[in-house]
Amino acid sequence: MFSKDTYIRRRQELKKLVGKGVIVLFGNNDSPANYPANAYAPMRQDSSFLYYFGQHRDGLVGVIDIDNDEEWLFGDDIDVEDIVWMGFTPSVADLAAEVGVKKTAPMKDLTKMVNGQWSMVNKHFLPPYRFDIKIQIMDLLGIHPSKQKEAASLDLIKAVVKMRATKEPQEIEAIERACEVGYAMHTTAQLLIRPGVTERFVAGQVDGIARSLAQGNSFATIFSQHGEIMHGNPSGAKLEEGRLALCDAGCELDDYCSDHTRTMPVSGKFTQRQLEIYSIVEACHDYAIEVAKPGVKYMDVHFAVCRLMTERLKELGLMKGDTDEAVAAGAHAMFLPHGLGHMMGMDVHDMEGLGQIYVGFDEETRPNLEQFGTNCLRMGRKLEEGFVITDEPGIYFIPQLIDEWKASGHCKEFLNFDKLETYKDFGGIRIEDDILITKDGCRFLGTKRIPYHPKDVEEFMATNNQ
Ligand SMILES: [Mn+2]
Repeated sequence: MFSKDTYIRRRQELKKLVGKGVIVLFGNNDSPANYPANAYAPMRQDSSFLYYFGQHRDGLVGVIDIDNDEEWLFGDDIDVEDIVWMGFTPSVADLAAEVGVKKTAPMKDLTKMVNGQWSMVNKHFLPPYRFDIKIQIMDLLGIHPSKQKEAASLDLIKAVVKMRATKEPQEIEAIERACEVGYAMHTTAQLLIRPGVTERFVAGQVDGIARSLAQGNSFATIFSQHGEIMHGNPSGAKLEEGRLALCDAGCELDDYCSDHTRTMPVSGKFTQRQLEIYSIVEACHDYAIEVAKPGVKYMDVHFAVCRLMTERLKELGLMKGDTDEAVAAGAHAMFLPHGLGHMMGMDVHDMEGLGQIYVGFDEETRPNLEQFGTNCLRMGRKLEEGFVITDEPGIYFIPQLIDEWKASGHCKEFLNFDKLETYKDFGGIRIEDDILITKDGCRFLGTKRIPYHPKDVEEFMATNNQ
């Protein structure tokens, strides 16, 4: 939690940006796993609620009445029976005071006030993503869940995105701390990887670090020898000599995330074929860091990376034809079916729930929703100082995609299907780091680099004396 002044200042600015009406920010509630009292833990507060109201407790709603310049925190105080199980929890009034909010009331009063003094006023809310909040909005505002996304306030969405997109120095410091834990998570994986160990074991150790040194994972850890599966869950399979293992994992610390990916040879040494593909991903990763700076569109960086990748895949005989035409046709998406990166902050895909179009794009840069691969771009807009984004190119060999494109002849003028056939057992490679856009360029977040240059990876893995 930051200082009281931080939250006061943020709400002031939000009021200015939204202009008029009443802003209702719903905090999250406990989320039951298999029965109400057995909830997923730790509880995850809504990030926008946290950004403006700072409190982690469940069952809270923050209201900003712009027209009357009043700020409210609604919630029910817990009673002594709850305290028996959960320990002492400050009153709602005390929680409000900690973040500079003067007015509080029990939850039942929110309904009264929404139907009373705020009945004729425009009520701004963000698109909900949890079912209980959808029911809460339906009860409170009478909007059916199926209509809530379109009824959400565009003015509020835009204001929140504008504020949360540019990270304050104290937010950057928090992300740096999360990245330190990310370093511990990934280097642990690098030291544990060896033939015979299960995917689940390595992933479990990685998760244990996130839970020991931070608040937990920022998303479900991806750890798999099937790196070509974008979100591959760790299985009970044993790591095999000669294969690659991809680890995409991050933590949340002080409410901010880290998100890194590394791909390692199970045996500790890359094969020649693996090195050839790895070095392309490495070059793409490093290229992005070289050119990302304020004023540059991340979509342009993405396509420059796609062209570089295409050039290099042509050298290997996996692609062919004119590079620009190949990228324009989307042929590169055979290998890279996702975008170069996304915003990161309190959410690992920062603010994705508010709508990618508002977060990753602007008036000038619109998404292409038609083309396979390009339609997955999360971030295309012009970069600004203070943005935190990921740089995560990858090359994947997805057998079913190869089969489908081969059968339909899709992009056949740019792809060498005979050669692709021989890569169906390859897997996938991704290298991902979190970067901060600075005044005139960008820099890595986190003080220590998780090894990613092939020589560094091999040397680091060799320090594991098993
Ligand atoms: Mn990522």
